[in-house]
Amino acid sequence: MNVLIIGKGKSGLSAGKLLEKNGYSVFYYDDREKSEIPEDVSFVVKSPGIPQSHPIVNYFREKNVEVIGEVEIASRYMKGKIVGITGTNGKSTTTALVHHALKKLWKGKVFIGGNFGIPVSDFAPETDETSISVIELSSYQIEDLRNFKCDVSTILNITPDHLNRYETFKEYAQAKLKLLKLTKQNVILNADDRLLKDFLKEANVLAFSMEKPADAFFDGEKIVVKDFSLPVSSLPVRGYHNIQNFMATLLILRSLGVNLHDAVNALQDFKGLEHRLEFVKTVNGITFINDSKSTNVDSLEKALLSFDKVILIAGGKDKGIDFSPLKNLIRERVKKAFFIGETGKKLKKLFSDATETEFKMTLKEAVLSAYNAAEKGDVVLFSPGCSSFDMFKNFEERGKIFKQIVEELK
Ligand code: UMA
Repeated sequence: MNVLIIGKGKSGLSAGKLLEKNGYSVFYYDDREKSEIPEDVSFVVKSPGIPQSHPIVNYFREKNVEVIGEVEIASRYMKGKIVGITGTNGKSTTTALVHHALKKLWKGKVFIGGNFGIPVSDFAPETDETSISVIELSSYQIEDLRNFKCDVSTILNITPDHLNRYETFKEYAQAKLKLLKLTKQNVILNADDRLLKDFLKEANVLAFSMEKPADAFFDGEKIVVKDFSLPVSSLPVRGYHNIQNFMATLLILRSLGVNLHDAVNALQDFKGLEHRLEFVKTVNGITFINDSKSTNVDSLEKALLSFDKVILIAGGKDKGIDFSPLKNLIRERVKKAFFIGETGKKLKKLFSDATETEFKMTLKEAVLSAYNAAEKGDVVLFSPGCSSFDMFKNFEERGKIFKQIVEELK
């Protein structure tokens, strides 16, 4: 049977390998190369980065050929339990936290992947009845799910992102909300989220909140989960958003039957992830923070809330998001801002009445200028608020280059 894979990136190649092993004849289509498309195709597997509106996707849909996502096809070869984690921000950290605890506490094999960087097809055939897979799901991946089911899932938050792919915020939110229907046991939701709070009454929902009593909540000092509590000063991760990620993690683990004291012990040596509010170095009293994973307004906002006296470096690919809600925060906390990339000139203009702003052609120029502008005690925060594809291969490359430039500072 012929199968066509659209997108010859990480997930496409991994799905192809899985299907070949299972007896299919695999063909690939990619805009970057000349592709041979067979006449009779049993089904099509679509990589997450391919938009639904892509002509090749439409061509096969019109021919009534089933088009499914990489995670969906992988899940058809999976056994054991599945934890699904989504949200505009915090999903990688929460995925890593849950995985870190389960690695120590789960009796069977433990896998991690999805949007996290490891295609689910890579490990699907290795799963068994006693294993558990912790999967970070992007809205792109959820769109293409059909029969896939999580045992436990969370939607951490839904704020504007990817508006170059979705026509409206509602359409983007719908993709994330689909996870509510694709979960067998508990769905864990953020009770403070403007959109998610409408779904708290659903039967299988557990909620966490920074503001009010919930299944897990922050009382100003401690995280409280029923009769269990934990001072936030003892968390292995810092920052407002990480309290939320930690509460979601505890509710996921509790839903899986893990004792919370064991969970907290297992998480004590968790180190934050690279490129997420990552401390790089202090040079002459100036602290450099790499937050290259910040690819939307919400993550830039969370980064700004974590520091005052900031020299900001931001900007990148234009996803059509409105940055003006950040004006007040920038006025309060940012002493000077340097903007780069496709959005650079637009952001320089937008924030010019909130702080001193400059446009720079390269990241290196921006870092050197930020260093010159900073005084002892300031934080040079690299939190782009935009994706990286205008100037870099991905956010990892962007963060590594930032760190390299900082390392070379005298
Ligand atoms: N391509 C086309 N036409 C298009 C778009 C892409 O032909 O219109 C081709 C490209 O030429 C390339 C291939 O498709 O050869 C890339 O496919 P892809 O964009 O789906 O990327 P993968 O390498 O398969 O990586 C994907 C995820 N990428 C995206 O969703 C954009 C990775 O998430 C994920 O880690 C990986 O699968 C494994 O599951 C990255 C990401 O940026 C981290 N995610 C977005 C985000 O977090 O904001 C959603």
